Amino acid sequence: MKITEARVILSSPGRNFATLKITTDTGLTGLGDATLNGREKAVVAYLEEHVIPWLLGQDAERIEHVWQSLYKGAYWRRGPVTMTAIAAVDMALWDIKAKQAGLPLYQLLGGASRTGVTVYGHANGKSIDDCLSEVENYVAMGYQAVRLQCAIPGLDKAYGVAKGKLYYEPAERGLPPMETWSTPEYLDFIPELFAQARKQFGPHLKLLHDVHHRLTPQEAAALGKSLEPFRLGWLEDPTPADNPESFRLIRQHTTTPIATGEVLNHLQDFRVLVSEQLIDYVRTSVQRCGGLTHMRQIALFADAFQVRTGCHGATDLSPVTMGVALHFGLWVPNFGLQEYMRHNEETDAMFPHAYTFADGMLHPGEAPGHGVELDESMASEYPYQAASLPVAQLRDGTAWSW
Ligand code: CS2
Ligand code: MG
Repeated sequence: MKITEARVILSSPGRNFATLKITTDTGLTGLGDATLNGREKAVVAYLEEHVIPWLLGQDAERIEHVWQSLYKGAYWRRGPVTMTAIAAVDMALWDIKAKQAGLPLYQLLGGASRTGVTVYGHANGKSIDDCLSEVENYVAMGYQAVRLQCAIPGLDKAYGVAKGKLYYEPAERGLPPMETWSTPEYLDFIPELFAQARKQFGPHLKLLHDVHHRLTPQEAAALGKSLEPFRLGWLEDPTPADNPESFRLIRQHTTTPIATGEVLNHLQDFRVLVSEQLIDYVRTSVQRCGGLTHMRQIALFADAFQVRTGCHGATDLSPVTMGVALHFGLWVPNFGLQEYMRHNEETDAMFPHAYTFADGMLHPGEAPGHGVELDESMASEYPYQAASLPVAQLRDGTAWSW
């Protein structure tokens, strides 16, 4: 089965998405997600200039061979742009293979290991009360796990606090917006948020929090320790994972479970974190790390060390990624939790999908392939608009991790 056409469709139904569509000489088509938030066009150029010309004429059935050729053949390895581009191709080819077999993708992986994929929602608020009433809404919708983010008194903006409810989109049109960060205010405030949440929701609801790479290892260790009485499901990205060895210090000081890696894209990025059991959940996703082909490898490596998956599922990963992630999550032996930041209504309409939500779980559905399509005529009504993620600074102007 030869690849006869491959093209990228850019759209912006409230936020930007880059979607790769591959067509074969049998008429079968497959979709992959090539969105890299705030850097979309770098991946589009990588695909259009360097990947698609080679792809045309390749055998669509040789997914592993295509993956290895794109990875090894570039000479320049890893990195978010390369791995997102490879992921888009990989997702589209798995979609085609499963459609060819007439099976939902999870069946090709080895079938369902569970009845559904447990997801977590995002509660955020301008005050603790506001945030807790959001948690209540998620509980009422059936969620078993909720991430809590709250405005920090004294800071004008905080990561994870949305303008509206249900949808959180940090990228803004135009050049990067600035945000001020201050660690002391944050460290003083967060334990109080979780003390009140645990008191109100009892012992069983999974409560999560994303530090978003803002702390030093020592500060992260102190935060993890102060949150121990409230038994978090996980503390995410407590410190940047560029230096994996720095998680040793965090681990030595706290039993709060740690999740990291939504910005990592290769098994080697996780080798120290996983093999030394410095983390509990791997946050990379099928979209960030070269697709299902490489995600499988990372997950099975993690399984050997009792580290589970906790895949990234923010709104900047399109419904195509969500579809593939759910087939993966239904199968993967060491599934932990899946992020589910809901897309807006326009996005859901533009990407008709087979996945459904019930009782705190998503199910990928039984449609052949990954079950997500793209309404191209609708996409053409929402053209791409340049947008950027915020940049953080300390009060004295020092640039900080956002
Ligand atoms: C995140 C994201 O969902 C998460 O855990 O940290 O919101 C992240 O900020 C965005 O994906 C960046 O594009
Ligand atoms: Mg995160």
